[in-house]
Amino acid sequence: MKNHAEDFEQAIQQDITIEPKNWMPEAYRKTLIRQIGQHGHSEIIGMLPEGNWITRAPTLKRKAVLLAKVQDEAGHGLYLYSAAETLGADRDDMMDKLIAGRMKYSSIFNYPTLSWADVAAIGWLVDGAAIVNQVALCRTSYGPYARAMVRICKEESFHQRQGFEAMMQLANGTPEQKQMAQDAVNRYWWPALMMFGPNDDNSPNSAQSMAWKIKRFSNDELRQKFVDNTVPQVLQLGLTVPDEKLHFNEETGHYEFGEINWEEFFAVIAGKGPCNQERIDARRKAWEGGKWVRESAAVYAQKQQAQQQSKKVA
Ligand code: FAQ
Repeated sequence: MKNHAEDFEQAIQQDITIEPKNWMPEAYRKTLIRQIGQHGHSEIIGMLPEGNWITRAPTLKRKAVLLAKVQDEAGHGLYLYSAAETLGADRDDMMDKLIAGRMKYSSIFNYPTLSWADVAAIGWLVDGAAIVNQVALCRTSYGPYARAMVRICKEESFHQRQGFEAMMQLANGTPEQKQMAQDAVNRYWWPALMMFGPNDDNSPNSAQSMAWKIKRFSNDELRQKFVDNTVPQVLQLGLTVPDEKLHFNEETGHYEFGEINWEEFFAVIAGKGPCNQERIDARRKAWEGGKWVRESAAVYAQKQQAQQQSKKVA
């Protein structure tokens, strides 16, 4: 066991990825299943706020783009569930835990999409925040997670750009459209900052996850990167950031921003956000409604396997 632990530590120090068949500490495995599972659930639940607007997209082009984006998110969820399965996690078990409220998903998807501009804001701000976090995860220490992230980031970059473009059209439109865009920024700015998790001094998992190189940057470092990237984009659109304390610090070269409402964040992740119940109900309905499909597929797969085995014996 000692040699295994030493080999694992050495691989981490030398930036050699840990692969499914390598020995790993049980706590490393558990942390990864928690994070990858939560990440997968976020992609799947994340389909709901935007999916809500597929039938109401303003043009055929916007509808086609949105359909493709939502479908991409489903694919991301499936890569991530597969990555968690390489660690011994069971997909049905993860889904049961999500529905029972014993596994989390990103706080951001518990907010409603009240107007079309909210859909644009999700593409621009939420995918934008997701990319900042996920680019860092492309170098995470667990191989299957890192490789899934490379592929996911390519698609998220497209999502972010289409969101910005949709927002730009609104910001350059009629005064009513511009106001709609501003309202969406007002609603989504702070929840997007919360996506990076609690401040570093209040993040119980960070120290160990950084030591194992699961996380390469801290929650606050990534949040700062997102703010620095995004404020110039808001200004370019002729919109404002809903933060009176926001200002550029010439000395550090960073934007300084106001205090996040952590009470709101912790309430949302405890299940008390505006849409938590609705999201879980929708997921439960889909999971229960799809039971017969999963059972039929399992019976079919068993029959195929039995046929192949009997052919081999013959
Ligand atoms: N929401 O000690 P830390 C997307 C929990 S993908 C809910 O700092 P950690 C694509 C955390 O789990 C978005 N819970 O935790 C898309 C922990 O609770 P636990 C998802 C949160 O893990 C776009 C507790 O608080 N991305 O958007 C959140 O070291 C558009 C203490 O926190 C990922 O999941 C939160 N925001 O750092 C889809 C990225 N923050 O588990 C559709 C991968 C924290 O101990 C449309 N995950 N918590 O009970 C990560 O990088 C990390 O897990 C963090 C949290 C940074 C989220």
